[in-house]
Formats: sequence, C-alpha cells, structure tokens
Amino acid sequence: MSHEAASASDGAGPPGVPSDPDVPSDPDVPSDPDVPDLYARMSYLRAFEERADSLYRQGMIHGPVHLGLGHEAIAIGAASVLRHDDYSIGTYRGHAHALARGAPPEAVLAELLGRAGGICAGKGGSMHITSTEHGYYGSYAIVGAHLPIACGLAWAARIRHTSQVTACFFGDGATNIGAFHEAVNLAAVWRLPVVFVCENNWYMEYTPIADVIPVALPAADRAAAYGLDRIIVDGNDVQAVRRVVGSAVAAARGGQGPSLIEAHTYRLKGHSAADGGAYRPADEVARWRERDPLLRTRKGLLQAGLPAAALDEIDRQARDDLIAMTERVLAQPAPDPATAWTDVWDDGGWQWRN
Ligand SMILES: Cc1ncc(C[n+]2csc(CCOP(=O)(O)OP(=O)(O)O)c2C)c(N)n1
Ligand SMILES: [Mg+2]
Repeated sequence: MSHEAASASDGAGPPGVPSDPDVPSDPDVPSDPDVPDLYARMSYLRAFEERADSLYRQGMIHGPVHLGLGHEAIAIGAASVLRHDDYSIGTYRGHAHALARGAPPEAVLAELLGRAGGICAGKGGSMHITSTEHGYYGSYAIVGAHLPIACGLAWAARIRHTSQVTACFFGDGATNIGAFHEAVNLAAVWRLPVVFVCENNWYMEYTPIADVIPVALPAADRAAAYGLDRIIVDGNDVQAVRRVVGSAVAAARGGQGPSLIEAHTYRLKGHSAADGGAYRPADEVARWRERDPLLRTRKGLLQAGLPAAALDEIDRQARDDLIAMTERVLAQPAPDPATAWTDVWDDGGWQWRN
C-alpha cells in the first residue's frame, strides 16, 4: 500500500469501543462482527490453544506444537476483514489462522491428535494444518518459505481476475530470510494483491530479534526498501488490527498492490509447547501479560457496560465445548496405515510423474 500512509500507533486507542467505522466496507466480506463477537472468537482460540497445550503435556500429541497464545487478535482481526474466497497462509504457529478462517475445530484438534478425522487425515500434525476449502493454504515449517507461495496465490488471482486477496502471516525472524526480501520485492514490483503481516513477538525461538537485526523494527524499518509504507499496528488490539489490515486488503483488492504490516504482539508461552520460555525476563513477560489481547478487549467491553457474567459464560462455553470435543476426537481411530502414501498429489495419488 504505497499510496498513502495508513499506520496505527502501537497501543492506539482503548480496546472495546463498540463500533469501528474506519474499517473499509466491502459488500462481499461476510460479516461485520461487533466487539463481543470478536471477543468470543478470540476466547475460542484461547480455549483451543490451552487445550492443545494440556494435551501435549499429557503426551497425547506427537510432534511439536507451536501455540498462538497471545496472538489471537491478529488472527481474528485479520480474518474478519477477508472475503470467503480470499486466501491466507501461515507458519507452523498456524492453528489460530486456520480456525479464524472457519476450519472446523474438531478436525483441527483431530489433526493434532493424529486421528483419521483430522483436517489432513491425521497425517500432517500441528505444523501442517491446511484447509483450502476455507481459504487457508497451509502452515509452513520452513521459516520464510511460504512468502513466495503467497505471491503465487496472488498472481493466480490476478490472472483469473477474481479480485481475491492473499493475507500472508509470518514471524519477525522470517524477515532475516532471503525469501522474505524476494517475495516482498516481487509483490511490490508486480503490484500483487498480498497483505504481508509480520507478527512481531520479539523472539525467534530463544533469540531476541533485536540481537540479529541492525534496525529497530524487523518489517516496518525495511518497508521503504520496497517502496512500501511503514505500517505498525498494535497486534494485541483486535480493532486496530481490523482497521489496518482492512485498509490494506481494500487497497490490494482495488489494484493498489501489496502492504507490509508489522503487528506487535508477544507469545504468552514458549516457542513451542515443550519450551518453558525461561530465557525471557520476568518483568518483560509481566508487562506483556497486562496487554493480553483478551484481557484488553474484555476491559473495554466491561467499560462499555457488558456484564462480566456474560463474558465468563462465553469463556466457559468455549472450554466446555473443547472438553467434549476432545472426548469425541480421542474415540476416533488413527489413520489406516494403508493411506500412508495417498494424498501426496492433489488428485489423491502418490506415484512420481513427469
Ligand atoms: C529456514 C529455517 N531456518 C531455521 C528454522 C528453525 N526455526 C524454527 S522456528 C524458528 C524461529 C522463527 O521465529 P519467527 O519467524 O519470529 O516466528 P515465531 O516462531 O516467533 O512465530 C527457527 C529459527 C526453520 N524452521 N527454518
Ligand atoms: Mg517471532
């Protein structure tokens, strides 16, 4: 979005203001959620990730699990301004992005638990959640590898004249990968309809991003190199995310090219569920806990007059739903070993072909 500066300052505005007139209206975007609805969606993601964390600790999930706890406002805010047929694509920290686009939670949970009813038939696991039916074109374990794929999705939409936009989510660490620079450059030169969203949680695994970049902000301070605006948003404020990503999506759909947005956030736990995150200073963790996206939205809703009991009920329903869901998923069989080689290609086959 090189046409105008559209930035929201970090920490902008109190959360929980009931209406958001700044989000550009697009008749094809499915709904215009109010703040309680956004809260409910974030609450569900929170309950899902806490359930996944607990199941991992009980040894019921095999393979790594990277939780999006603390990142909920980015997934929900961004998905709320996408059209049903828009594309999104993310990293191994991808449960929230798939769920936010409408992937069925039971199939995502079954995937984590390696069950036949999993969204990838139980053969992909946490790091590879994909649901093309819901516009979510996959979770990628190779840092930065999916940014060029986002360009491919956007280019396909351009060739087909469908006006679909691609939202591409990645971490601060990905900005040190060559593919980040190649993809953002290509998107800028070809004016591709991609909205790049850097979820800056200030760490790449166990290393603070500040230790490995020569600028203060990994994405925003590099945007000028590609002729793009410096866009920073408080990634823990769901309405700010809606506003900023909404403007970028509208610009991309209107033929004004890509945007590079840096959303500031923090992971509430370690890099993966196996990591206690002990390398992070306690006062830093405490400061960010105060900025927890759910607590902030909740505070705004309470100030706007919503009873605490109504919000507690939303949280309780999400937790109860996931407890019952876990029972059903655990009753499912594991994938049939005979299917190990199927679904390698999109026609269901596996044999190499030229
Ligand atoms: C190309 C590549 N290099 C290294 C790794 C190992 N690795 C996995 S996650 C990660 C950190 C990435 O940090 P960031 O991009 O900030 O995303 P976050 O995990 O914070 O969401 C690294 C280095 C990898 N998966 N791929
Ligand atoms: Mg990071």
